[in-house]
Amino acid sequence: MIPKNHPRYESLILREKIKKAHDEGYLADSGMIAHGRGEAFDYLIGEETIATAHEAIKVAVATFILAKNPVISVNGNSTALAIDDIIDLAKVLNGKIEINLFYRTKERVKIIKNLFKEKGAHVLGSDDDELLFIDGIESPRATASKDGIYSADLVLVSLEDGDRTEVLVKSGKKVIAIDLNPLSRTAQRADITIVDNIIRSIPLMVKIANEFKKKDDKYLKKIIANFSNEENLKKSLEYIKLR
Ligand code: PTJ
Repeated sequence: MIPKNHPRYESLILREKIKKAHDEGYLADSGMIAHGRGEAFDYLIGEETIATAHEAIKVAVATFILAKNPVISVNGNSTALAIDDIIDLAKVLNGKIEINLFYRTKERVKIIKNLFKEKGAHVLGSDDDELLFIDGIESPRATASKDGIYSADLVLVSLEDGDRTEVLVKSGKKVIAIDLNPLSRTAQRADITIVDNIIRSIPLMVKIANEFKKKDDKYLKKIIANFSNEENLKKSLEYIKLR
């Protein structure tokens, strides 16, 4: 039992969620380490959505609205921390949700699929779908459902390791990454990187999506026009350095 007045209450609650997901069998062992890495970077940005992330979120939402077949990729960690927000985001933005795991097992896929199903959300990427493989990815992350990631023009990824983002970008898809580490390969290779915790950025995306949905394409394109991911990442790093 974590006392509510504990100075690190929020952070400890997140750890509990991660631990519970591990006990329930859908969070990879390494998912705990990935979470710890995220905590460290979150500490460096002050555990709040910084201005550069806010800007990237606006650009991400505008790009999402203009996409034809946008897909939100989920794994063990993102499901454990943000399942409800992910479902809300998919609803408001008319996007699909697809399971994509680095440590893919039938059991983990089944549990994650059922968690979404219990909440009324359909997820792609399970073994019931027609699964194809994206060339150039050497891990089970290569799996992509035909109607989802395989044919998507935009993929939102979070808690990613390594090389998938690079391959997705090369294949012509737009990639939005939510990653607390501005130096990670995923963060560096994505088209739009949101350097923020998914527990803050996804609800904020939902809020902004509700606003932007009422705007016309011209307004959305103007938001996207002047954005440079490289510049934005640089500014995030400068912010960390200053702190
Ligand atoms: O796909 P699965 O479920 O089989 O699990 C794959 C994991 C998560 C184990 C795998 O992707 C992994 O090892 O990830 P990494 O290489 O540790 O990278 C995770 C990235 O996400 C790091 O850059 C972290 O800083 C970042 N991160 C961690 N927690 C959060 C986060 N970014 C945003 N919000 C978080 N809560």
